[in-house]
Amino acid sequence: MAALLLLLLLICSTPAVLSARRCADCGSSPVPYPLSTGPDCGDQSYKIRCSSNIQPELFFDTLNNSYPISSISPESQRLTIEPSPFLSNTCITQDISTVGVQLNSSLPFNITSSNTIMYLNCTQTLLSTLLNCSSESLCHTYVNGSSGNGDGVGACRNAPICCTFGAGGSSTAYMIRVRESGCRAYRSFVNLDPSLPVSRWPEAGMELQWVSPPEPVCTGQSDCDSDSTCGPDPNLNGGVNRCFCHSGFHWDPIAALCAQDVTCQDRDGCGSDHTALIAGLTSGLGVAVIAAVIGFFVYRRHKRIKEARDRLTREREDILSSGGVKSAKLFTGKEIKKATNNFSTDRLLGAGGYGEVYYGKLDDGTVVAVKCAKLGNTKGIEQVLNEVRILCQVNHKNLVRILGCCVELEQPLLVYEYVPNGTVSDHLYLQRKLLTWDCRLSIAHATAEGLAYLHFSAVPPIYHRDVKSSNILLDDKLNAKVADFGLSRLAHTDLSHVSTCAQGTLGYLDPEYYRNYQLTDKSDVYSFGVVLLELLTSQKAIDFGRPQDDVNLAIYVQRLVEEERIMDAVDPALKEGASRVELETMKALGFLAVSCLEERRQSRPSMKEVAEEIEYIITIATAKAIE
Ligand SMILES: *[C@@H]1O[C@H](CO)[C@@H](O)[C@H](O)[C@H]1NC(C)=O
Ligand SMILES: *[C@@H]1O[C@H](CO)[C@@H](O)[C@H](O)[C@H]1NC(C)=O
Ligand SMILES: *[C@@H]1O[C@H](CO)[C@@H](O)[C@H](O)[C@H]1NC(C)=O
Ligand SMILES: *[C@@H]1O[C@H](CO)[C@@H](O)[C@H](O)[C@H]1NC(C)=O
Ligand SMILES: *[C@@H]1O[C@H](CO)[C@@H](O)[C@H](O)[C@H]1NC(C)=O
Ligand SMILES: CC(=O)N[C@H]1CO[C@H](CO)[C@@H](O)[C@@H]1O
Repeated sequence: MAALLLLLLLICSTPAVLSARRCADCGSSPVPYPLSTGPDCGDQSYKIRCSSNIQPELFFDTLNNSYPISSISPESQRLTIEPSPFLSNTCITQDISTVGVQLNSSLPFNITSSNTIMYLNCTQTLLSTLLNCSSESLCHTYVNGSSGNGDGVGACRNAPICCTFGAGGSSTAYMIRVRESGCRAYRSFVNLDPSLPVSRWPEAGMELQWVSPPEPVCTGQSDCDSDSTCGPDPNLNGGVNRCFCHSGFHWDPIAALCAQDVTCQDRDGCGSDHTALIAGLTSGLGVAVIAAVIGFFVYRRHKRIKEARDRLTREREDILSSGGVKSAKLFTGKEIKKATNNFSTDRLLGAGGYGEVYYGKLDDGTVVAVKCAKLGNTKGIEQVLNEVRILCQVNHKNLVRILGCCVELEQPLLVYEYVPNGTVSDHLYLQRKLLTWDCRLSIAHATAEGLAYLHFSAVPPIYHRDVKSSNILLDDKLNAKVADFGLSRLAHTDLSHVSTCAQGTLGYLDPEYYRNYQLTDKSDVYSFGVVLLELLTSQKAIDFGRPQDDVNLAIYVQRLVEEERIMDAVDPALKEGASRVELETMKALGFLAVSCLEERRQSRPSMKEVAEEIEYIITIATAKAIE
């Protein structure tokens, strides 16, 4: 009986969806995988709506509303929706009746940090929030600079309070709220360059990103192609089968097929894959010869790759040891264009307030990340080169290496070592991978060491000024590396502080900054404290999904600490099954984080002290584990 029930469950819970099938075009609009306009195509978690008789043809449904889709970029897994129009001659958006954009948070879509959001016609209560509602705020520029002809924004001139929600504050938000007791209208702009006059701003739109889809669901082998096998999904305990790619192939969620493994970034990883393959093959007697042949090719390829890598390492060491200006490789524009396939959109790794980052491959095979460096318009080429020269001498295993720069193109570009595994923020929120407690401790430690190096060992010292979980990259073994330190201005040794134009990100920014507009090494300590809290709680620095008083993670946890409830802040998934010692170390890290968040800068520990403290916490954790 139980077995029958199980069987029934299996049958019922397996949707009748065949392998990765792209949906037919909706009128003239292509519908890339995994987006789905019907039950027989795409991935059913990625539903959108097709109404081919109206323009635009595709719609994205939120909990209470529906927004036209103005563009889709399958390579970056993003789409842009058109925002709700204004009610005629008022500064109120139509979707106020449905409380604005509210994505279903159990679906794999989120609002990206590329959006700059203007909240318009707000009440006084907004003035006490973290949003920038000052008279210099960008939304005032927007309202004042709009022609007001028919776009509705003109009406907002009579609504004096408006606020800007800067991009980058929350990389994975899922609601933009408008309501009678708050703001009555909003506008969003994707990749807005605030230095441009309003007349040259892009069309209003809101960008959403989707999480990479898993392998397609199958009911039997006939649903899968010849490169994959229908088998149970190990991540879901409940009868869902998927087409898993054969070894030597990997699931490519953008092309929606099993792609042959070609690149080989990680020697160890690939090595073990192939031994598994060979072991599998040799288990049958007759195929021993084939195994030998494959083994030979694998060996040869490995040798070639190893040789190329060794050569590169030598070259790089030469460049480094020669010192001086030569330590920074000066790339030509041609080299960079070639490496990034002329900045082709499918090479785009990410885009934020700072500009874009592209995946690139140099002629010698080195994989790099190419980033537009907004080093300030006032800086000449000499100065850029000088800064890059200094940055190229910064060398620590927990910092992303800068290999060189290029100043031939419109914007100076920095060429970074490529770190393959995404950011800590992605892992915590977007991919929702559970990082173990040990892993989180080691990420915290590596980050602290990298920052301590910048503060105490780099000459001149470098203050990062934008420490956040989306600036910490992870390599294939989940080692953390701090990125983007090159974009902060360099501190002068003879100054204990440096004034700067607004930098830093909402939720991570040192509150002292608002008093004297200066960022110091202790501002990095504050931001790092927020990162520690993210690692501890698995919650974002700013999340408008939390109750109003708890939107800011730092303030929320500080309140819990005052109420002597610090352990309530810890991610329940981490606490579950944790040993007593582990719980102690969580508490210790929590207190360390809170000390980094001290309001007075003098009371915060230095980055060196923080790194040492984390090291000590790790020793306790490991010593007790061995016992
Ligand atoms: C701002 O919102 C209020 C409340 O909904 C509304 O009465 C008022 O007309 C709006 N202001 C403008 C300029 O549209
Ligand atoms: C929005 O949708 C949710 C869930 O579907 C529902 O509970 C809520 O009442 C809706 N709100 C409005 C204002 O329509
Ligand atoms: C949100 O999406 C989930 C998963 O598809 C679905 O089960 C749920 O009903 C949706 N919630 C609402 C309120 O529509
Ligand atoms: C608000 O934004 C403006 C323009 O970007 C900036 O000059 C100002 O410093 C910001 N104010 C605060 C409190 O962040
Ligand atoms: C509004 O724009 C005008 C020019 O279009 C400018 O002179 C004025 O200073 C602006 N006002 C504000 C508050 O930005
Ligand atoms: C798909 C995805 O990453 N969803 C996340 C969006 O952000 C909210 C919090 O703001 C998370 O809870 C979701 O998991």
